[in-house]
Amino acid sequence: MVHLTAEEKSLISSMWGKVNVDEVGGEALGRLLIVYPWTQRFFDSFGDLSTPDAVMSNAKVKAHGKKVLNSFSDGLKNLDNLKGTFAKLSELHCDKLHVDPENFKLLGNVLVCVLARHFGREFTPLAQAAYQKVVAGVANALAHKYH
Ligand code: HEG
Repeated sequence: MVHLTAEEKSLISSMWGKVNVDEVGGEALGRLLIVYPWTQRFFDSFGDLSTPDAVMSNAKVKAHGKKVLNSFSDGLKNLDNLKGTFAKLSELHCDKLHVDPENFKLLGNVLVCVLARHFGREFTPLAQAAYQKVVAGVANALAHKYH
């Protein structure tokens, strides 16, 4: 459960409307794989991840990033019920994919950096604070079913 003020909620949705979700997803996942290279272990089947350029131009990284960020987008439409929204995915990441939930926090923080780069000065401290709350809430929800 994340608590957002009315102002934060409206900032989140108005700014998200300007985000190219398909593109930003690949950029965030790519940067995650570069900045925290140990996260590459989950993506053995993705082919060449040997250099930053290879990662950022990798079609499988782009496609998977798009999938992940579209799912994150669903969360934004359900801010009052993140745990319910991500319950099935939490089980999947725990039981089948064995993804350490710490990685959800890392990806959330990378996403905030990518948004900052895209929005520039429009990404005000208030907007950043609102997004930090959301990515923390999503990471929390995705970790909720871990046992
Ligand atoms: Mg995960 C699959 C969402 C972070 C590793 N992730 C998926 C799928 C979705 C998703 C929707 C497809 C599920 C399906 O096939 O039914 N992931 C998702 C979200 C977030 C996230 C919303 C965080 C915001 N994932 C995440 C992170 C890692 C990871 C941080 C690892 C560092 N995800 C992962 C892997 C798969 C998925 C390895 C399976 C990929 C495949 O084999 O296709």
